[in-house]
Amino acid sequence: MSKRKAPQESLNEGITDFLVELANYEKNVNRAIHKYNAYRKAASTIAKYPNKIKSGEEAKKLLKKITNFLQLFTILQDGVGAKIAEKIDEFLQTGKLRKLEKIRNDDTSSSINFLTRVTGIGPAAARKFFEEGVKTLDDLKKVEHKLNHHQKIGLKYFEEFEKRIPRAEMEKMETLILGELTEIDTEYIGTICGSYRRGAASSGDIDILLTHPKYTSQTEKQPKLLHAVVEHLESVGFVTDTLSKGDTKFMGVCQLQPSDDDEEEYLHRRIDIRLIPKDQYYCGVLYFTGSDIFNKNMRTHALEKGFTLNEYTIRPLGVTGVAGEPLLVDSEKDIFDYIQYKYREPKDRSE
Ligand code: DCP
Ligand code: MN
Ligand code: MG
Repeated sequence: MSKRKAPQESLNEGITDFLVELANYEKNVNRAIHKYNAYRKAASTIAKYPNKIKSGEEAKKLLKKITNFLQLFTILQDGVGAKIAEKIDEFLQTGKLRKLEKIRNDDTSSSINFLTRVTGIGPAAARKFFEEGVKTLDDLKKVEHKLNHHQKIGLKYFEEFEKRIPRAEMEKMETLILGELTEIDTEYIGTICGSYRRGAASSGDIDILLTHPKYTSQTEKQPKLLHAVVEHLESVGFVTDTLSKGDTKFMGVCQLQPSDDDEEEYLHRRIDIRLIPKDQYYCGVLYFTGSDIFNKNMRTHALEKGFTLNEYTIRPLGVTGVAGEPLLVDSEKDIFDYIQYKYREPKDRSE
């Protein structure tokens, strides 16, 4: 999971930028996740609009047209729909937004927003640090003894983790990781998911899904299948730090070693590795390919068709709304088929 999303380029960049900034404020400072979702949804819808928006009213119609009933309900429920239109008008007329100016100038908001950029510091921890007078990177360094292991690593690599990973470097890491997998056991199946799989020019982190034919939801847990990979990637000097390591999920840090024709050293990057039972692999691949907005839309569509979809399974919903047994899934396409959703290549899954 990466913290900073790539900026959206569009004709309406001014608008999408301020919507994303408001989204982050709602998530980090107010912990208002519905408002965060509504702003993100609005930003991504507007980013795709091929015309320059001239009024809030125009944007409102666009949001109504594209969002389906359930999402529209979420937006209206939070009263954000009409308010977003108002904000767009204010921005178009004055070139700025008073609410954002205030947020940017507010010590509490800007400090909390900043602190959450450190991996391991979420909105709650950020508020706690702020209340103890810890507001900046230097402040954090002074109270390092108060940070947990994850946060210490986040602080150590703060500048490096803020930088996005160019696609060429992602490709090198993919080759290395998949190559090393076969060194351990040729039966491993691995996929680099996240924004990379969607074809992004740069990524915030590396999201790897892993499975093995001998591991299914019917067998015992097999943490060794995950740990063997992590240990091997450590032994070849690729994985440099561990943030957390459980039975099915590893969160850590990695770095490519420079080859002879490389002029510079590579930066430390965030890497997540998840081990998934084979029968749940494609639901996992679908989920971790994202985008998060695409996932929400697809889950909503699934519900409308009478299915519940999550990162593990797709299950039919009975008349009483109780989920049945997981359906057999052998590819991403199977999931689309069950819910009669037109198949979309990863590159077309931004929303
Ligand atoms: N995901 C999701 N909902 C979340 C978090 C994640 O559906 N709240 C899924 C979709 C994401 C994927 O997990 O695409 C990986 O999460 P990342 O935060 O790493 O997002 P991306 O890889 O898409 O973007 P980035 O390039 O910033 O890493
Ligand atoms: Mn990730
Ligand atoms: Mg990612």
